[in-house]
Amino acid sequence: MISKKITELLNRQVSLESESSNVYLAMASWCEVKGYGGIAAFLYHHSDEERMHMLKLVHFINDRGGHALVPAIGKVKHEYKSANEIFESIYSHEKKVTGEINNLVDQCLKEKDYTTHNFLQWYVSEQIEEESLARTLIDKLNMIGNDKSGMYLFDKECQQMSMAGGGAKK
Ligand code: OFO
Repeated sequence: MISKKITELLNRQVSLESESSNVYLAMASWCEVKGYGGIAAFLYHHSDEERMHMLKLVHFINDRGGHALVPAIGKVKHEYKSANEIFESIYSHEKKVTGEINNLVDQCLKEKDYTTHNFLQWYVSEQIEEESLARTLIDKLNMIGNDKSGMYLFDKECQQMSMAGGGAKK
């Protein structure tokens, strides 16, 4: 059985993962209409992964005697200036998610809730991958700058990553 405090924090995480899924979906849509088909495919896939992260939490909370709460859909940003802006936002969003996961892990240690602590280790490693992937893509985009053929290749690379499973662990 999980405590009230841990249930609350896990539900906050459910909400954050759901927000990630919506934000990435809106980014994918922007990329699709702007002609970045590969980046769009990557982000659609990423959005699905975030929903899976959310569902994993929902099942865990309910299995442990809590009640997972389905979050309301908040506002999302629909317009972006560039692919760079998208990946910079992803990076800062993922850093925020990592901070929340760390808070949860701290709380588990305080309460000696080793079961939830163990469950959260998957998210701890996932966040390392997500942050590192976002940083790698930002570095590439910075190298490409205004080079159109570089951007074309970047888009193709994102397409390949989405076909290979999204670039990060599922
Ligand atoms: Fe769920 O990893 Fe990103 O937000």
